[in-house]
Amino acid sequence: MHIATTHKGTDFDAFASLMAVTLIYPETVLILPKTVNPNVKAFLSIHKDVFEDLYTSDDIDPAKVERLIVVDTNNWSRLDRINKLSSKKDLEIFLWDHHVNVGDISATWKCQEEKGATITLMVRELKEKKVSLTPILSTLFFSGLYEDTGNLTFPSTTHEDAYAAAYLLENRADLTVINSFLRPAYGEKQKNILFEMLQSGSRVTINGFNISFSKIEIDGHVEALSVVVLMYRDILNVDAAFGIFVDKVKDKCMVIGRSNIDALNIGSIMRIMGGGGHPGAGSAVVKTSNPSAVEEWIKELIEGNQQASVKVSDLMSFPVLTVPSDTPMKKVADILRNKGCTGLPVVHDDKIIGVISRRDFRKIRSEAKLQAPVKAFMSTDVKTIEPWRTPMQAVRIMVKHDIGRLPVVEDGKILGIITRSDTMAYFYDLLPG
Ligand SMILES: [Mn+2]
Repeated sequence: MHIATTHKGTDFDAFASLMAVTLIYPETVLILPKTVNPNVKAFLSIHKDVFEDLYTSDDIDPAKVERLIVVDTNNWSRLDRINKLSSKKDLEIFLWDHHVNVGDISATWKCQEEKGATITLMVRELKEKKVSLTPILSTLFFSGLYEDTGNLTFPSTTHEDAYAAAYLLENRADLTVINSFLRPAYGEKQKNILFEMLQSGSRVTINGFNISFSKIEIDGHVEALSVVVLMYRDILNVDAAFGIFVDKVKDKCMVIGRSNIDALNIGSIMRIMGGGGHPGAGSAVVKTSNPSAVEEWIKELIEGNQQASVKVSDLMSFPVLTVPSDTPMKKVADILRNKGCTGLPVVHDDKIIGVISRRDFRKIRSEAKLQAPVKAFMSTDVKTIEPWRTPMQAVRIMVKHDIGRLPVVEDGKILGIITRSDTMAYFYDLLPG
């Protein structure tokens, strides 16, 4: 048996490198430490169906392990409860790491070079071997690269990291997805600007949208302003927020918009203003030092905005296969198998009362229990969503509760179902080409 693992508190570089192992060494069992960092956790939660073959150290028998592949660390103490392997004789150890001169793992074979990220070394290998990458994997690898190199700005960044970045973009890594999972730089300067924005902001309602504007003066270029506007929007909990940053010296205004709802497409507003962006975020530079004129212009554009909105009801599947609450588990198992689905809503008198998934069958230890009704095993804590909500709202609920599908419900009745893959298909289809 060949296994691969990485360090505890798994970050994107570590997780990306672990996933890359399966492309370089097929048939390797991946051991994910129990502690992963919050960004990776959110990523995993929404991509669960893609990265389902992950195990913990409890799942393996050390006696059967012939090869151990370690990525992104060179320390036994940083691995999650597999220290017993350190004393095992005849164990082949392969090491992929960008930290040099540290650690106590003596590898049989290693690729250990000082680079900005471990994934850089692995991408180089994948490129040489001409292994094809899916957009999702490229996106994950890019996240690891960006996180460990601070978007290629840390001094540890090498030219090879930049080559790897280019290669991943060539393989359709999605920067929009990456930006939403990596927490970008937020320092003292940004904090002060946010504080000033909160003090000077105004709120209006246009076409039923709650929108906030904040106009402030800045001198020179400030990093990560879009993050500040995002935080400003989050704190005020409005549908959309605009920061209008006046640069008196250069006689221009930098506009940054953030929207929380698909119905208000920032990208299309910004394109009219000479900038660009996507539905959730965008920016433009306007040649004027009068921020009020810019605010008026945005208001006019929103008033006339005919942007079609994408709702949960546009993405959901229907009709929905459901099972009555008195269906025996045996029959539920047959349906799941025959229809190839991982879970089903349970109904009583047309109303949804629970959800049964493949995982629930783990509770069943005896054949006799298979005759029991589904209501005894279903989970009753059902999360649902209304049809008029946005795909992003669906994603938030799925991430928060770590679930893969949401029944779409109106007045207690199921209209359809939206799954993790539906939302993923939607977000990845936003990619041009
Ligand atoms: Mn790393």
